[in-house]
Amino acid sequence: MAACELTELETAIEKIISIFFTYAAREGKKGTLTAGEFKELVTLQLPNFMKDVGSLDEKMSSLDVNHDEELKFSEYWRLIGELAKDIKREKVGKKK
Ligand SMILES: [Ca+2]
Repeated sequence: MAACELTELETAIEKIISIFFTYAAREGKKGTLTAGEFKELVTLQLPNFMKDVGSLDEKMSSLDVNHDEELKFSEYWRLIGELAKDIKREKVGKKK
């Protein structure tokens, strides 16, 4: 890509990706989140959006669709999608 400035949405998408890889690189395989990395990411990066989530171990297993105890990017992406849906529901739901 050329040096054109990214839009807000493009920057947001890049951020979601770079945060995944920053945490994924801390231990184990570089391209996946271990349980420890997942907890760190949630605690440091999603403290408000995930404060009511309860057990992070359960959350992790529900996201880990191929049950290898690590989260691939696509599994992390599902979490982002779920959070986005919840936030949207809260915003739209208030109109009811
Ligand atoms: Ca997995």
